[in-house]
Amino acid sequence: MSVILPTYNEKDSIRSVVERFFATGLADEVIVVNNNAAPGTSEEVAGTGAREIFETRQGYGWACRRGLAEATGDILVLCEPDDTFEPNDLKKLLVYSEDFPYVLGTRTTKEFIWNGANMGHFLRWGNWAVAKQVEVLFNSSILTDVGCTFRAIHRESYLRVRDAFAIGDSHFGPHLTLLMILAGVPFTEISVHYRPRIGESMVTGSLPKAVKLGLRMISMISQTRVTSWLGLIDASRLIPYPEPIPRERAEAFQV
Ligand SMILES: Nc1nc2c(ncn2[C@@H]2O[C@H](COP(=O)(O)OP(=O)(O)OP(=O)(O)O)[C@@H](O)[C@H]2O)c(=O)[nH]1
Ligand SMILES: [Mg+2]
Repeated sequence: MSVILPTYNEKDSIRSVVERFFATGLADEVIVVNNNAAPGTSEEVAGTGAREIFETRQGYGWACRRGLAEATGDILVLCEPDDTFEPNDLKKLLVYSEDFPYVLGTRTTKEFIWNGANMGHFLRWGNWAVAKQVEVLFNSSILTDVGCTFRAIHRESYLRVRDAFAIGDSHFGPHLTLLMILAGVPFTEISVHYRPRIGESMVTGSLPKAVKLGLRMISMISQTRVTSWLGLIDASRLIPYPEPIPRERAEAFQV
C-alpha cells in the first residue's frame, strides 16, 4: 500500500502525519509530493522514511497525479498532511478495498466531525449538495462529499482512468470520481474522521474561495455529463471495468 501526501503549506504537521501513517503498519511506502511547498518542508520530511518528490506545476491535481504516477503499491491511498485526517482510518479503507476497487472517504458524517474542524453547516451541506449532483446526474451509488482527499484506489483502477486526466487544480478530486464512474469502476464511500487543521488552509478556509471552488466543481460536473452524453469524451482514454488492462497502457508514462 502506498500513501501519497501532496503538500503545499503543511510544514508544521507533515512529520507527525508521515510517522503516524508508518505507525499503522499498513503503509509500505509514503510519498510526499512537494508542490513548491513552504520552506522547511523538506527538512521535516527528511529522516521519516517517506520519499519526497517534487512537482513544480502548481496545483492540488498536479500534485496528486504526480504522486499516483510515482507510487509503486497495489493500493494507492491519497491523503493530506495537514492533520485533518486520522491515519488509523487506513484500516477501514483497506477492509473495504477487498470489495471495492475505489473507496472514498466522506467527511460529512456528523459523529466523525471533530470540534473545531473546518466542516461547518455551509461546507458540510455544500459538499453534500454537489455530491448529490454527481449521484443524480450519473446515477451512481451514494456520495455525500466531493472534497475528501482520503481515498484508496486499486492500481488497476487507476490505470483505467489516468490517460483521461484533464485537471491539475483543486477540483481534481471529483474529476477522478467522475472518470471512475464513467469507466464503470465499483466504488463506495466510508465515513472518516475529520479534525481541525494544523496551519492555514489554502482552499476552503475562506468562504469566497470555498464558494468559487464549489461553483467550479458544479460546472465541471455538468460539463462532464453533457460531453459524455454527446459522446464527446474520448472513450478510448478510459478502459471500462472489468476489461483487462492492455500491457502497454500499464507501462511508464508521462504525467
Ligand atoms: N491550495 C493548494 N493546495 C495544494 C497545492 N498543491 C498541493 N496541495 C495540497 O492540497 C491539499 C488541500 O489543501 P488545503 O489547504 O488543506 O485545503 P482545504 O481547505 O483543506 O481543502 P479541502 O481539503 O478541500 O477541505 C493539501 O494537502 C495541500 O498540500 C496547491 O497548489 N494549492
Ligand atoms: Mg486540508
